[in-house]
Amino acid sequence: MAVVQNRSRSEWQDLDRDHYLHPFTDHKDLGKKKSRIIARADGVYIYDVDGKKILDGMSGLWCVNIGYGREELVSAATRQLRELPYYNSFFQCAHPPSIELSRMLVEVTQPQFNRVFYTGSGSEAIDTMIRMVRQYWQLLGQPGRQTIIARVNAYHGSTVAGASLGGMKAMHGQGGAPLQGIEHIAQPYWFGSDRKLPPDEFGLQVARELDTKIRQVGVEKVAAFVAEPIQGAGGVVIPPATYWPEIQKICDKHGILLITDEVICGFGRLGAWFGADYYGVKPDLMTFAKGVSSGYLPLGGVMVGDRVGDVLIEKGGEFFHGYTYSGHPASCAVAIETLNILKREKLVERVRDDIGPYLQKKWHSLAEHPMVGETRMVGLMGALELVKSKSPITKFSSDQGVGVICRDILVNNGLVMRAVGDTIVVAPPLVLTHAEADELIDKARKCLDLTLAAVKK
Ligand code: PXG
Repeated sequence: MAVVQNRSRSEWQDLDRDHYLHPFTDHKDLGKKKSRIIARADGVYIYDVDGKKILDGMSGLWCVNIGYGREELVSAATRQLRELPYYNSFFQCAHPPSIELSRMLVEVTQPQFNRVFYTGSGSEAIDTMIRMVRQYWQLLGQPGRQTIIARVNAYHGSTVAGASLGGMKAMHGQGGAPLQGIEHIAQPYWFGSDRKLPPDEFGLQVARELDTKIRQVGVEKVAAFVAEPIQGAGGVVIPPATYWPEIQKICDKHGILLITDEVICGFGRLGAWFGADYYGVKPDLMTFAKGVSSGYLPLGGVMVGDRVGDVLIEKGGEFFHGYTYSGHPASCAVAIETLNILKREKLVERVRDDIGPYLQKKWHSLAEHPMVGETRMVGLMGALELVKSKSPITKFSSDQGVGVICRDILVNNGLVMRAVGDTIVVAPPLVLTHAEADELIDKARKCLDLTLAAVKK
């Protein structure tokens, strides 16, 4: 029997409009348009309350990596809820699922990672990381090293610290962000540049902004550089190959901490366990969430490399930080089973060797469409750029809202992809089959035609 009673679509929509404040939503606008009520899901498909079937090209919100309807995860959560639904890990307590998951996370991460701090979400992981980084330098007797450098248009969550560290201008205008001691440098967004430099040179140039910023702020004041291996919410910005090696070099040269925010890239999305592995960089800390539990229950955390972990433990005393749900037993049980499935079904390898290359090839074929200025994809994380004309590349004016028009056409035709301005992004579950990939591309192509027709009108 369902936990929630049956109601009609319009009943749900009215109740929703009257009582439910949604994240990142203009409610006056939503009140007019009404919400799409998603009632159930299976595999890579979601179903709305009327039974309409939609291919989920976004894995929920970049998180349902092993697909919907996995009985193994349901069973892991149920068994754990029966055994021990909750206990904390404050006051010298722990429980088996959080300890076991820690062991497993250490096993799938680079050798410098031997410890993990749990949170309930990616935003909390970012807050934890910021406090940890500043505490690390404090303990080393360099309390002046407070500044954390991030990137324009980065997304690092929505708490005050997350919104501050992120580089989204609109978020900085609300709610007290940005905090002090945060600086932003440019993103390695070649298509968004004037495209006069070849991508590799552009990658180097943008990476070297980190060096310039460190010198401007003063090396003795800089604590860390933080970035998503590939920017997700900012529009799947894939850096040129030269970018990350140069960033690593600059961090090493100045001795500042390097942190990768793996909330989206982690757990196989790029065909490697983590984005840092894909780009061959060696972070000191990694923040994670989403894919660790495939979105079935909330969980996030920070992988703590020995450089920081040893100092926190040897010199630290008590770190006055933690959450009621740090290492929640049911979330950890679901994460353990998620990792088991990723390994057993070799999903990371599958993204690297099979479905990744398969979807990429088809995705790039969309570049032939008259409205597509660029396609890009690594693993199962991609984007295409909608343009007014292709030679020379001319963009639509932002008030035309072409990205949103396209997104709405997509979902009405049974495919979810996200619009970031006029960039359409895709990140389907890692279990996507070849036939489902074909369906995704066929629908995308058809919807590009419909968008072109709509825009011409
Ligand atoms: N870091 C990164 C890289 C993220 O993508 C967070 C931190 C924050 O995680 P939580 O669990 O607090 O949401 C994220 C979240 C979008 C979208 O529209 C992306 C995210 C969240 C909501 C919407 O693309 N990423």
